[in-house]
Amino acid sequence: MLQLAEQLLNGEKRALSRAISLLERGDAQAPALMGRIHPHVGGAYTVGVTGPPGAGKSTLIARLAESFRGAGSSVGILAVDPSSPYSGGALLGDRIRMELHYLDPNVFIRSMATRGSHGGLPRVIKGAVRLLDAAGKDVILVETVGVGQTELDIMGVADTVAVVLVPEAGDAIQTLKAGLMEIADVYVVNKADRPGSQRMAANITASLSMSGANLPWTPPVLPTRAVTGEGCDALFQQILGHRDFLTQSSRLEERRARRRSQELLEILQEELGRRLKERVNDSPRLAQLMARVRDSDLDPYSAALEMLEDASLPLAALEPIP
Ligand SMILES: Nc1nc2c(ncn2[C@@H]2O[C@H](COP(=O)(O)OP(=O)(O)OP(=O)(O)O)[C@@H](O)[C@H]2O)c(=O)[nH]1
Ligand SMILES: [Mg+2]
Repeated sequence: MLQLAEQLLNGEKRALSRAISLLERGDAQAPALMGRIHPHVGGAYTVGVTGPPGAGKSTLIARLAESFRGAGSSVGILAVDPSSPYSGGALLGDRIRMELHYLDPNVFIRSMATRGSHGGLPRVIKGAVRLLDAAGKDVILVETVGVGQTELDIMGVADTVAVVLVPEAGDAIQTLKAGLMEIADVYVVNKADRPGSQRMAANITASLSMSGANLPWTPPVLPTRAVTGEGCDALFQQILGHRDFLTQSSRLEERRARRRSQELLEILQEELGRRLKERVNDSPRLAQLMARVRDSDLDPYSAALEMLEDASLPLAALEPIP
C-alpha cells in the first residue's frame, strides 16, 4: 500500500487507477492510503459539469480538457455514471470523444458507475478527487448527470459548477423549480444550433436577475456548440474568472472547508451503516427482528427502536441528545 501511495504521488497512472479501485470497493487499506496522501492534497482545482442526460457534458469536458491542456495544466476527468439509460450506453461515446486525450500522459480519465458501486457514491467521488489531486493533477473535471433531484450534490465536490442545459430540456422555469438553478456558477446552453436556445438563455438570465439581484457573483449564461467548439473558449474563460473570484476572497477556502466537514460526516455515516449491518447479520436476536420485519409480522419502526435498545448493538453513546 505504501508503495502504491508513493507511485501515486509520482503521478503514475496505473497506481492512480488501482488506488481509485481500492477506494471503490471499500478496501480496508483505503484510510491508510488517504492518510498518506493527505499532505499532498489541495493543489487541484475542481470543476463540476452537470446537467440532464445527453446534454453534451462529455463533449464539453473534452473541449475544456483541451483548453486546460493548452494552458499547460494537467487534467483529471471523472465521469460519473455516464452510461445513462436515456442516451443509451454513452460510455462508449465518451470514450471515442475523449480518445484524443487518452494518448496524452497528462490527462487521466476514469468512469465511475452509480450502479454496483460499493458504498456511497459521493464519498467515492470525493475520495477519487483527492487521489487525482495528490497525483498532481492541476484541474479535475467531474461529470455528473443531474436533472432536478441531483443524486449527487455536485457542489460537494466542485469549486466551480457548470450546469449544462439544452433547448429541448424545455422550460427554463422548470429547471429553476427543480433546484438546479441554485447550484450553478456558470450556465451553459449547449446545442446552440438547435431552435429555442436563445429563448432558453434569455429565460435563464431573466430568472437569475429576478432571484439574486445583488449576489457577489452573477452566473454567466453561455451558449455553446460543443461539437464544433463554438463558445467553448468563453466557457473556459468564465471558469477561470470564477476561480479568480473565489481565490481573491476567502470564498474558495470557505467552500472547501464546508465540503471537508460534509465529507467527514458522509464517511462516518457510511462506516457506521456498514458496521451496523454486520452486527444485524451477526446477532441472532437482531436477525430475528429483521426476519419478522421481512415477514411483515412487525413494523420496521418498532423493530428499529428495539434493535437500538438491544444489548448486542453498542449504541448507548449514540442515544439522541435530548
Ligand atoms: N447538435 C448538437 N449536438 C451536440 C452538441 N454537443 C453535443 N452534441 C451531441 O449530443 C450527444 C450527447 O453528447 P454527450 O457529450 O455524450 O452528452 P452527455 O451529456 O455527456 O451525455 P450522458 O453522459 O449520456 O448524460 C452526442 O451525440 C453529441 O454529439 C451541440 O452543440 N449540438
Ligand atoms: Mg457523458
